[in-house]
Amino acid sequence: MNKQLQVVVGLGKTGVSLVRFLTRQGLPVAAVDTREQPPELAVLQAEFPQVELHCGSLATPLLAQAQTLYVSPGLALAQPELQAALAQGAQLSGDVDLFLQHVQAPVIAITGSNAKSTVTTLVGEMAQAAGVRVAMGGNIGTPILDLLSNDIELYVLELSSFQLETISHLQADVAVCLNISADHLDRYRDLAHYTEVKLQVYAQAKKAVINRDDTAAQPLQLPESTLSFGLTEAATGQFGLRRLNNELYLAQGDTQLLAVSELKIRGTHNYSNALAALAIGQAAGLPMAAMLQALRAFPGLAHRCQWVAQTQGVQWYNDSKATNIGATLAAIEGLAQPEHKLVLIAGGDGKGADFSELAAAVGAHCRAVIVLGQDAQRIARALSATGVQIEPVSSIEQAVAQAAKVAQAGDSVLLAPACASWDMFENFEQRGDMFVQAVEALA
Ligand code: UMA
Ligand code: ADP
Repeated sequence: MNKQLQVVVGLGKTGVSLVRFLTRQGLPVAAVDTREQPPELAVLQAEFPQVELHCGSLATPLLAQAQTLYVSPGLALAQPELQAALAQGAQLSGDVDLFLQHVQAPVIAITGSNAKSTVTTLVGEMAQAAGVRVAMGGNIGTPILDLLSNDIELYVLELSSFQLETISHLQADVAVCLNISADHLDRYRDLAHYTEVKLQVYAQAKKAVINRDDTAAQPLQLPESTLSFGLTEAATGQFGLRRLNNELYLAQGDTQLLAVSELKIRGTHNYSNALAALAIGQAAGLPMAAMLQALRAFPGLAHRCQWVAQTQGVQWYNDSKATNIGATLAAIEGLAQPEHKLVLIAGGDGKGADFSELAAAVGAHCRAVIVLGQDAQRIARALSATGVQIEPVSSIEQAVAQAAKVAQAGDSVLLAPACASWDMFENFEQRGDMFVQAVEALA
């Protein structure tokens, strides 16, 4: 039996990056996927004809031969075939774990239920503004092994809970868990289990950044060098908000850094994101002037509370990336105005979430909720006690048409689904793009 075998499980983007890296190391590699036709199969067969493949299930003797199993984030480790191989002595690893074994430059590790991509991009742009050769990758889109290079001076890594599960020695130079709210409860026993995995980002970190406003996102043990951010006034050296002459500022201690009116990103949750990025950048040694320059210039990422159009006095916002309840609550609260109402479009694959957590905000700020997708009925039931009008529809075009009917001048229509998109769309980008097209057709 070949106990040298490196077995890659999952043939998506992560799997291909693993096969590429491991074969370059000259190691014997096999790859397995539960699907008959995994997305990257053709690429793999063309580029690596020597790699033994098994597609269609995890029932293969290849797993028992593995010295190391590199499991892709989309696959639950609880699957019996993976558990059996691990019980027979295979080592568990993943793409980020392997990256960490080879990386020489400092690593910033960013996790959290929401705001990861926004903060990762901001920190990356701050480093670029400072002239640092920086690479940004991980859950944000590019598998991190594809970015490993001797030319890079700093890595900014967005980590999902799934990726954290397969990392054994993270030891980040700077680690942060931005916030915790329920997500992916179809993969974890409960919120406590999900939180425990998220907090592994701090394991043996040299420096930590913590969110003062979210105790659930704070680890029990912190390194000596810890910075905090939050939406309150901050102690000396820490990051917070400060009001002066009726103007609100991002501040460090009692020193104001930038008026929030100078930011292009909207909503209180984005002040928190800006402060988090400043704290992370400071912990990584980036100069303040470059960080502020990047903050002023940052327009925000597409599909995150993005303004789309105005039609007959109604503002339309695309927050398709709101794939959990915490993000939808942040969007409702960030856009709410006392004298105007919101029409919320929600629904999709709720991943086991409890939608009643939306009830108070919906009751306070929404004129109507338009529901679609797999969990439309669950959302309607959870919100029925609010008395807010609920309208079921079966496509994003119908959702836009119905929202245009019920919205009144001064209202905002917000696509913030609190659900993953996979039941009806390829991904959250396609859902957001189709929403924007339907709104533009109206306009
Ligand atoms: N799958 C199977 N069988 C397999 C392997 C995968 O059915 O044998 C399915 C998974 O259940 C999943 C899909 O295939 O639905 C993709 O899984 P994957 O592990 O192959 O994913 P990759 O294409 O490698 O992309 C992954 C991340 N995807 C997931 O964690 C599901 C990407 O994050 C990430 O950008 C990429 O690695 C590079 O690091 C996406 C994501 O949705 C954006 N992340 C989740 C989130 O943000 O909520 C965690
Ligand atoms: P992630 O990569 O963690 O999914 P994104 O930056 O892509 O984070 O944002 C995801 C969703 O979370 C978007 O809907 C966005 O509007 C919302 N969001 C952004 N910042 C915050 C925050 N600080 N708290 C809660 N939700 C947020």
